[in-house]
Amino acid sequence: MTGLSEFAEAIAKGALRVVDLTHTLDPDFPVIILPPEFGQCARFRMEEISAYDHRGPAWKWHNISMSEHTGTHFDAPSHWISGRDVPYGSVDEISPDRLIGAVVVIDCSAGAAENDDHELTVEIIHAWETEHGPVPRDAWVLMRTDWSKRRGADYLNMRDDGPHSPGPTPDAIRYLIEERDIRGFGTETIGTDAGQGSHYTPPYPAHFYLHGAGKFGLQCLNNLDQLPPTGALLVAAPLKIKGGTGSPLRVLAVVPS
Ligand code: 23J
Ligand code: MN
Repeated sequence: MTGLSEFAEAIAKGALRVVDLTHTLDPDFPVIILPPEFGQCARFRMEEISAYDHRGPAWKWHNISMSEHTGTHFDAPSHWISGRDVPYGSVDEISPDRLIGAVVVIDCSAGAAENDDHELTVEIIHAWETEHGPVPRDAWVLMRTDWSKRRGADYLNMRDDGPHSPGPTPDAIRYLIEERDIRGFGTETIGTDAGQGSHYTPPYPAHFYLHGAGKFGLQCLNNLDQLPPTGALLVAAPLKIKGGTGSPLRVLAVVPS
């Protein structure tokens, strides 16, 4: 056999735990705010069509709308100019086998608690690898900051000079791509880049390098404190939007109990 019946049984018996890495889609959940000269991301909206009433006596349903980049969401290569010509670069074109894979977690929560602009550096990745071994090829790498525990204005953390939230340095992202050939990079913050990521060279280096190399992004993740550093499996399957640059989605991790 393939082990799949054992896998299903392990989940049913609780030997494997399924952790939901998704925030609830809610009109109050913050969206990224870009400088005013740019187009803006729409919040989640829900409108009642009927609720067991004269509009539909036996059924309740809603119309919903949002951006591709609202809430817990997936970034495809075509989201960034560096990835505009990447083959199979939009969400509808990604091969389904790339939507399930290994995941490792780098815990940056202590640094992020001390400094809103805390950076994931190559040195921090090296220290992680000394403890846990090399980041596996084709794995998702998630940056834990505990930012998902923040609520309201503290999440974007907007100041006069723009948003302040942790993120990777350009060198750290290049290391993960060029030396480790990761599948994608995910964060608990509003972007894969730091709040001040527009000030790096290039601007928004995580978006620029990841998507230029055909890698994926995950943002606004939840519950990363419930994941082990290595050994979990990630399921991240965006909606099949024709030509879509990203999508809200349910992100699940399967972890040993
Ligand atoms: C557009 C422009 C800049 C950024 C973003 C979107 C995101 O973070 C996103 O949701 O992909 S930084
Ligand atoms: Mn995005």
